[in-house]
Amino acid sequence: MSGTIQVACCRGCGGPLETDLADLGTMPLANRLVDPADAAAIEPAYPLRARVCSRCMLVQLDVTVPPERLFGEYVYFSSTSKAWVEHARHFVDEAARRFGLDRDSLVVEIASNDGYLLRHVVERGIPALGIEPAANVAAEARRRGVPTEQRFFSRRTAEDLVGRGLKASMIVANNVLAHVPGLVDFLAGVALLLAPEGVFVAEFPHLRELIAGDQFDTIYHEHVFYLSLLALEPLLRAAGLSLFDVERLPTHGGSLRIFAARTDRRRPESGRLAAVRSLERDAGLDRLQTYAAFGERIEPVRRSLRGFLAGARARGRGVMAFGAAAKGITLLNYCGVTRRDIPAIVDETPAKQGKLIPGSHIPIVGLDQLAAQRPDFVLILPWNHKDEIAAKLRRLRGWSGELVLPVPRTEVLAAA
Ligand code: DWN
Ligand code: ZN
Repeated sequence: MSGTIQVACCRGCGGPLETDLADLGTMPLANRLVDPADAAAIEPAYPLRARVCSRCMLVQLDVTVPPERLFGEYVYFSSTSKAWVEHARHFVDEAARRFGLDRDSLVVEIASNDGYLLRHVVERGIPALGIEPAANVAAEARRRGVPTEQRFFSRRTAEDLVGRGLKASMIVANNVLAHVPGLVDFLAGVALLLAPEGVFVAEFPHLRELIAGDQFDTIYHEHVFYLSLLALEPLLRAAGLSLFDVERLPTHGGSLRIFAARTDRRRPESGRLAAVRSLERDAGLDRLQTYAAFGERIEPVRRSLRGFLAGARARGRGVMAFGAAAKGITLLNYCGVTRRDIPAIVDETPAKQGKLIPGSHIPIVGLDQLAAQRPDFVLILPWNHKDEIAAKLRRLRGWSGELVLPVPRTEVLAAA
């Protein structure tokens, strides 16, 4: 496949990739939405297979698509979720207090998206710099008053920034570590850009929750890695970074927020690190058979969704979906869901409306279509935002159907 890179050895330690966590076959790029005018064109599709390293347990796709093709223009705007913006504001307040961030500090966010987090740093009068590769999204951040450079982050980027006299008091990297094929080089750049007393804070979906919650729909080409502390810690150490704290978060299906410092300025470890390490051992993340067994947990999710849709159709009940999330598009395509099952997906992201999802070409429409089409059921594809979305839809005038979640099994939500 043009431009893709296939590896037979682990990107972290060079170990063998012999065990599948999941093989989802050949899939289109989840966020490569289709313009209706191009609907007849052949869509690029690539193998989507997550494998685990037999040596370091790092889970990774063995075929990756060039980041430029995934993130050159991007359709995911973090600020669409108010809850996510609030989550970011709360973090900035806490971090500013804990690490004494002030006018003499510099906060750098890598993959800063539309300024959803750095806007709160700027509001506190703390110098901020966003590094964001997607031109359209970076432009939105600048419109919000967030200084943003449109580029990918790497060791070279760090050398350039340090060469300009910049050193970061805090580097934030939320939901980006999983997206970077060159993770070892990326982390070396973090260590280089950090000021001596600087801290590196990163959030990522926790592999333990993916396995425990049958969250196979979070496996898509943007996510090169599926991270555990067990596999990530050696990569941090190799880059000259040492963990000193970790938080478990409910976001994106269950995430970790790690805190690291330069190893030459290491800080005492919090007890929370030992707790997460033992949590991962209890979940069997140090044993290959844990990963090998995950594949058989995918079919029940698929069967459950197809059964629900067939039942609704047999009873003449209409179904629409809400949230053209990358995970939702992966789920629908893998489960063979067509426009016959779901005639439209509602999404509030302007850049997504009017487009078709790749593969099944289900159209993405605005919120007004819920009251217009009055479906009996709305399937919430970004189940990770279920509370925010359920509250919003229950307040919606002109629609009073039932809400449905597809993962880990398709279930109709009880009325509020
Ligand atoms: O890692 C990633 C995560 C953090 O975000 C990226 N690879 C891309 C993205 O993944 P995703 O698309 O699965 O993320 P979400 O946040 O689950 O997507 C939510 C979708 O739902 C977006 O298209 C926005 C939409 N939405 C909406 O229209 N109204 C979401 C909410 C909460 C709403 O109220
Ligand atoms: Zn490895």
